[in-house]
Amino acid sequence: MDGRFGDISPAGRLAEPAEGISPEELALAARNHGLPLEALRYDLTPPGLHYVLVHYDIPAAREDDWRLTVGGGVRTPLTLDMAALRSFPAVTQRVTMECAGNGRARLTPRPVSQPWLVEAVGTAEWTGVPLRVLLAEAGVRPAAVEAVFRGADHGVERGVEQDYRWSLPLAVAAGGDPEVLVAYAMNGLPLPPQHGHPLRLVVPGWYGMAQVKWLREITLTDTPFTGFQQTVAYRYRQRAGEPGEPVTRIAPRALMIPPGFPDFMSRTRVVRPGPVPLEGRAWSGLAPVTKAEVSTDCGRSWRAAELAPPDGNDRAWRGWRASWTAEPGRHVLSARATDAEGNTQPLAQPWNRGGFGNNLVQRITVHCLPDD
Ligand SMILES: Nc1nc2c(c(=O)[nH]1)N[C@H]1C(S)=C(S)[C@@H](COP(=O)(O)O)O[C@H]1N2
Ligand SMILES: [Mo]
Repeated sequence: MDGRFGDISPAGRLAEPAEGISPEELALAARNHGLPLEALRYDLTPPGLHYVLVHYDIPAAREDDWRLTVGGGVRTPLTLDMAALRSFPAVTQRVTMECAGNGRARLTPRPVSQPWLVEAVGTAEWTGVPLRVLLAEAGVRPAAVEAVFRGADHGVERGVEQDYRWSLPLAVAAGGDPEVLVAYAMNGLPLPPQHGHPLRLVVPGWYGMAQVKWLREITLTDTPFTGFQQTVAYRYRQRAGEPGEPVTRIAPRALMIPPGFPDFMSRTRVVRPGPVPLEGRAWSGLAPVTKAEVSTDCGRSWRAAELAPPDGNDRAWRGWRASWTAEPGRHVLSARATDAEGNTQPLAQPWNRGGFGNNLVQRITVHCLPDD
């Protein structure tokens, strides 16, 4: 970090105990929007409803003159235009993406940053070239250990001026199961500007920060990348200054479509007494989801929801449903997911300084009207 940016680029901090959301957090929240929870009803999120997160600005980017380079530790450096990328056999994958900061604003104390509640998620069908194929084309040299991805967007963060960059270990980048994609289409159409037009990385099962948008450079390196996002920003830390653990794959989460209808201002749900269908989605980037459960008593008791069959791909959410008979009064509804490795969601907040991976169970307050 250097002093050239004065005090315009603040260090990470925690909100004071009684501190509300600041104008800076509001500005981020107004740019970076979440999935309206009723849109959990769609198997594939319509692109305008998929969550969006952009650290800096959406860069000016046009298909016509876009070039992707593959260089560094390779035998044959590549420069590919969009036509060249489209000439490789295309692969389409359904992938649930979630921001690592999802749940941050529900933490106490609250890390000051993009204040997501639970809605930083979406599922799309991404089409592109498997990264594995491009790496084979370039011929990765044996000494390479990581692939570093650079986006076209530029900014300053905690005093560090940078292009947005992220790296993957070579085993993940070239692994092929599931495919890491260099994607040019979302739900069958060219990528929208906010989702990386014309080219982005899609890393199934990983939190959003790995899915580099406006992708223009891939560099193979012989040592692990030590860029800002990797070594400073996205770490699980209890204390400032400690190295912490890297943020990688998506922890399990289930979300419920809020039942009934909302109050405009409080967003409290209103239902009538009697049967109320409950439904939602469940996902995990660690292992396939094997169980979704619901609670209608503040998380004291849980029962299994019925899971929809997987669509042949472990990296996309699964639908679930359950039934509930609402009685007049106030209720708190929750859902939780468990995966094949036994990972599940906590009832107490998993706190860390960056506010990453907070998969604390969702709580929906419901007001059931009196009997007519
Ligand atoms: N180039 C670039 N790629 C990026 C980002 C960014 O700011 N710049 N944000 C990352 C983060 S933190 C997330 S959560 C996802 C969000 O992807 P989406 O907006 O398509 O949902 O993009 C990732 N890729
Ligand atoms: Mo993110």
